[in-house]
Amino acid sequence: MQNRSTQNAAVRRAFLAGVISILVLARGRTLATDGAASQIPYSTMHVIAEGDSPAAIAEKAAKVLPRANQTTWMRLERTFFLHFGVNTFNEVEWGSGREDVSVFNPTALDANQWLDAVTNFGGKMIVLVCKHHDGFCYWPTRYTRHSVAASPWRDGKGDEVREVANAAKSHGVKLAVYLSPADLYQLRTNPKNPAGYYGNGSSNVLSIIPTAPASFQSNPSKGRASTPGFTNFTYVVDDYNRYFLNQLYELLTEYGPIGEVWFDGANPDPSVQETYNYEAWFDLIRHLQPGAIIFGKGPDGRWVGNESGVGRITEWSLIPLPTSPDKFTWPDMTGGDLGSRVRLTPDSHLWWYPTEVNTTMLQNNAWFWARNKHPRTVTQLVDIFYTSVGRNGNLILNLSPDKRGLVPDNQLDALSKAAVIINETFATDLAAGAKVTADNSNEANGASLARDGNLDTWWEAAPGQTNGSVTLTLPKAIKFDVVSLQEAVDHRGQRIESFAIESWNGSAWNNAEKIQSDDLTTIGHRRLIRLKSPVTTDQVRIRITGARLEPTLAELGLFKQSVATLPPTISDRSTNGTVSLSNLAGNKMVYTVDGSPPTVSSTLYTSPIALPLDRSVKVRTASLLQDGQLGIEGSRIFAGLMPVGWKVIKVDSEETGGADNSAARAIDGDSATIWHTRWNADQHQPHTITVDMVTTNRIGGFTYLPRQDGLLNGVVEKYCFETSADGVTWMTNIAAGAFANIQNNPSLQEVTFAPVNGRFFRFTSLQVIWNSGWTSAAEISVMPAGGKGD
Ligand code: FUL
Repeated sequence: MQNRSTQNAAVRRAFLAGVISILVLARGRTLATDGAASQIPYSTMHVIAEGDSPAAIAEKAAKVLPRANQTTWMRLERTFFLHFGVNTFNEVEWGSGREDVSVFNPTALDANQWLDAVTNFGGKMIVLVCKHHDGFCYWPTRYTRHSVAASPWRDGKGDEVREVANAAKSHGVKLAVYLSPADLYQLRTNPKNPAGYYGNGSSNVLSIIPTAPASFQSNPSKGRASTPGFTNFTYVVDDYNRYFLNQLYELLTEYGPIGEVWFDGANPDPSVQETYNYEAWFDLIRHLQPGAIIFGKGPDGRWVGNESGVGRITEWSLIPLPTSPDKFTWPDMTGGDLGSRVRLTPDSHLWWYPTEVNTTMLQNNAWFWARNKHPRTVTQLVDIFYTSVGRNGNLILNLSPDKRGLVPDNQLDALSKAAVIINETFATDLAAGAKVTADNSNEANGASLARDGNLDTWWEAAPGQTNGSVTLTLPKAIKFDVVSLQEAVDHRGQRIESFAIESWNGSAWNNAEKIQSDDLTTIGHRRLIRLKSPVTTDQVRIRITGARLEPTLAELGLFKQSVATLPPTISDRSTNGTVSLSNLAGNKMVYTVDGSPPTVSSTLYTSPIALPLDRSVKVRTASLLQDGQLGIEGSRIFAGLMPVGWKVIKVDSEETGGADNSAARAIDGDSATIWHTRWNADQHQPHTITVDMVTTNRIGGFTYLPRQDGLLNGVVEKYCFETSADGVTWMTNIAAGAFANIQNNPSLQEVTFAPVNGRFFRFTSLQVIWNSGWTSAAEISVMPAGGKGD
């Protein structure tokens, strides 16, 4: 195949033809929800026209299907990232492009050990960082000397990409590549590489890809031999884009099938400008690896909007684009609502754009290993599984090998404990043997198809119905606390907008109580709902209460979370300042209150723990398992003074409709609940909350605990803090303070000031993350003087 489309417009046409071919997959008459005859076909894109009725808009949205590469990809669910390189040796997150290549010298690099970790967790793909922002290349590219070839590792003969490709193949895992567009080594201002291509102002010239390295700049129309099985390509590009295309060509033709190409939007040094020719890059990828997902800044996979592993509760894969995909520039989509009906407006191009939830094994979203970085707890990892795979997204979890080139034991330990919990939970589908019935069905899509283990067959409501119930009648009563639901997205798109989970108690249907804030709205490829406590019943009903068109269920299952290793539950603080620990399995428990991780020899829990009243405390605890091992850690922060009897006497905005995010939640002593200003109004700063502590305290500071649910909406960056003895005369303790790095590290903030006597305090947010206008807080409290800092 030879591509002679040298003009951008021609490239765009090829891209259009190749990518956005509007596949009409099924024709024939269908019924719109209002009962009117409709001719809207299934397609990979629809455009909303001015004057389309609400029913026609909903039907168009319901009839956009994933493209073939996305179907394969969405079914992977658990995927991995791997960040390893010069940054590991320098113990930094971002390099400079000026590093000495001799630092890269792992003594024991073993890609099979990496892939063992991936498969142990059920990982189906590994996205390898082949070049990070610093520009160092982990394969012996022909186009720069700044690569493994110049390092001492394996005497300059190493090829990390090859070793990972081989290990991935033998582990049955797909290989994917991360190639950073930002490249500090190539930056034209890098004194280490004065001939750098990035932003060098070179003109766009006809270039054969792959280019002959010797005439890379002098005569780029001279190609080199193509990789066997592939042909060459022609684009009109500048030096850096030619460099990048050649590197893509090497990675996409020499290492076997590639499942995904990951483009990062980050750029550590925007002082030098380079225009990325995404059209040429995408065109090359489509031709070399048509099955690959182009992720981030591209048309196939969408960044969820945070690096904490938390997808939206309402997560639409069907996204309205403001323009046609070939003209769209794929900005990050970080808003809360990307695809509900109010977003489906005239001229929207409806496009399947599923989300990927990327996060790290290390705390605080750290990608590269360093001595002072610690792995996430097992509980966090299990939660991340539910908030990514369980919220209609693919999880991409990063491994961080250390300087030896091995994933360290503490990461492996947390990962394998999380894997045990997840695998044990999903090993037995308690719905097995159930009789499946529905209150209405399409003739060809009966209810039993929702329980046949096949995602390509499904239950579908009768023509014209947008509601429906599917009931599982079990041979005997079961106890479950997780529900798994999957729509037939590959055949019928994403349709369900609201549903309920109900259990039969012998005389009536009861709503199963889910864990907090997990609204039952969208489902998509997969939704996992955890219940607040296990339900015992012999009948379970999924009642779909709203859908864009006839709802479908491709699969549904019932599961019970593995309890043996679950973290102990830490109670609220009682009014005398004690907390109790408990666990479902009746195991013994150990704990710490000094911030250190619990070990088998930490204090054994025997009776309620008396916490110090005058400062913030983090209780960390774990069960002692039968085999002498430590179970999963649970932790809870008790911030500042205990808020006994405290009252919010004034607040300018609080959400009490969509959820209980009232201001009182900021002083309820419960770090799991939040105050949030109104979701759909008051999106401005500042916001102020005023609290009466009922008694006068000598105050030496305050605490702000940002929301702990992994989301960052409304998290405060800049604030004002005031106190008052009488609620009339106020003293400004801190006029304009800032919480440094709270976006990357949303943990408890403790701020001290000169001691004062006060009964009232007033906290004002002046600026929040992303300037979204909302304000949120898990807890706001004060620290007594004489404690920290006095
Ligand atoms: C970010 C980068 O800056 C990080 O270093 C990491 O590679 C992550 C996946 O994307 O934007």
